[in-house]
Amino acid sequence: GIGLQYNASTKFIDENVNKGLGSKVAIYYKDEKITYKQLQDQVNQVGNGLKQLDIGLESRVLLMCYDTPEFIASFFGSIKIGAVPIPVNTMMQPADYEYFLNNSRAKVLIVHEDLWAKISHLRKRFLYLEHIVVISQHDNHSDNSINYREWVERADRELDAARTSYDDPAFWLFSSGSTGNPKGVIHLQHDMECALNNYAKKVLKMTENDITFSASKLFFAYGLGNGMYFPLGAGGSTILMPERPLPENVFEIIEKYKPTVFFGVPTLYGSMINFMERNGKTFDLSSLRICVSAGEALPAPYIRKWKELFNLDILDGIGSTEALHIFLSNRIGDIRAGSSGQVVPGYEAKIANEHGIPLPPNEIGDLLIKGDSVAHGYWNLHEENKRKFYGEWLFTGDKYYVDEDGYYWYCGRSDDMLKVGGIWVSPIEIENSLLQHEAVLEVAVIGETNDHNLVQPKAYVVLKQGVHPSKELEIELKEFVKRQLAPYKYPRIIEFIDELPKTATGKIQRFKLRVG
Ligand code: 3SK
Repeated sequence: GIGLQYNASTKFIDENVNKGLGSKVAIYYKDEKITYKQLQDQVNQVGNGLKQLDIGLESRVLLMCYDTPEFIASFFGSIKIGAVPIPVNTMMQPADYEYFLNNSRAKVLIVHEDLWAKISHLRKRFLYLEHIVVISQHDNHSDNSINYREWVERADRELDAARTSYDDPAFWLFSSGSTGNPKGVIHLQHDMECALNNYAKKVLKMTENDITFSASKLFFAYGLGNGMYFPLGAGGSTILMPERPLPENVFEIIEKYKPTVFFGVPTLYGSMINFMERNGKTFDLSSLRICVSAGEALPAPYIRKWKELFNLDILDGIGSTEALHIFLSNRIGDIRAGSSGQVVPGYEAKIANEHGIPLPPNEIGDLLIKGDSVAHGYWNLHEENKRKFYGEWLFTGDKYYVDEDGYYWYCGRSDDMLKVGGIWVSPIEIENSLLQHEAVLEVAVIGETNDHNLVQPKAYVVLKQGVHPSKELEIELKEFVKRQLAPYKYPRIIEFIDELPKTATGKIQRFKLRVG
């Protein structure tokens, strides 16, 4: 049979309307307040709009969208008809989008106007793309694209969910690796409900009374839960901010909309603390009952300082795109600063040696996780799947130890990947970018930990003969990378050296640079 009939869009959207929450605000966006009924209408209209384009079960729909109501309507509208939305990072380069579109074979792209302007010249290279729906204030028919607003307005507001099952694919997220291309992580219809019931409800104690604000964007697995399916799944409300999460924007949003739960990453908490101290200003965060951090280990001094400034706790946790959301977390009223906390209910954790044998407390090993929100697997990557998904266990790639009290302490990555501002960055990608500069002969990138224990990409650069190190060249190289890659990937520190440590066969030994 096809298994238990289940559609995540019904669960997260329709059930709220059926429960009588139709007139409640689901989304605060700029000056708009979008109720659950209005959101349901928009979701149904996107679903019907897609059906009219002949899109149905299992077709992929790429979302290149800022945090706006259109993101949420497109996400759940796709899922409702059994199509598979794939939100992607809005800060990437044209070649990255070409890869996302061709790798996923998406037939539809729903995209904000300015993002489409960056890639429309590559249209002929998008091999499987049939329809482009542009979110724009203007009419934009010159390139055969469809105007989102007109498309939605024309479509019917009634839509029955497709007969999907609990285990049907629901959506993908791209996860970046240390080598090779980003991997399409396939999540199933039941995965969001699992993360909601375990982390959001049992750890964050989220209810209908909560209003969330996530500074981390919806296209990240972290932001997708924080700013979309947690508040909607709890029958609460979300605040969307499409702009970059700078401290001043974030403080302004919290004061204006008065959320109860705030989600950030360590670098943002650090810059918010800095901003306050530099400007000698105070902000009213009294609407918040709890703050959350993930992405990388939260420095203990930030937890203390935040408490001192706002009398608020920050709950640190760790999750992954493959696990969908947080599986280790500190608890409200039970925080061990500097640790990732304890296992989230509904998940199991194991710390193992290289043979998969569990290790006793206080011994560092590989962290493996079991839980129902763990992805089905990677798209089209047979070998990677074997290495990452061990039966019921997910190999996280993180080194951890657990203390006698069951708190987990992060010790670093199992491979060379860097986590910068909560986002995975591949050192190889930065190296490849720098190598294209005419002055660069060789380069190796590692993560350097600053005074606050936060990781910054550092490039060791060997210059070509006749080129001399200078401050100007250092700035030029940083700008060069920023122009080629998503700007958050640029090396914050550049050190010029005469040669790189290498093995006899010529492989760069990054670990030697890491120990300094
Ligand atoms: O990086 C994390 O800790 C994280 C948390 C929640 C969801 C996804 C990720 C990658």
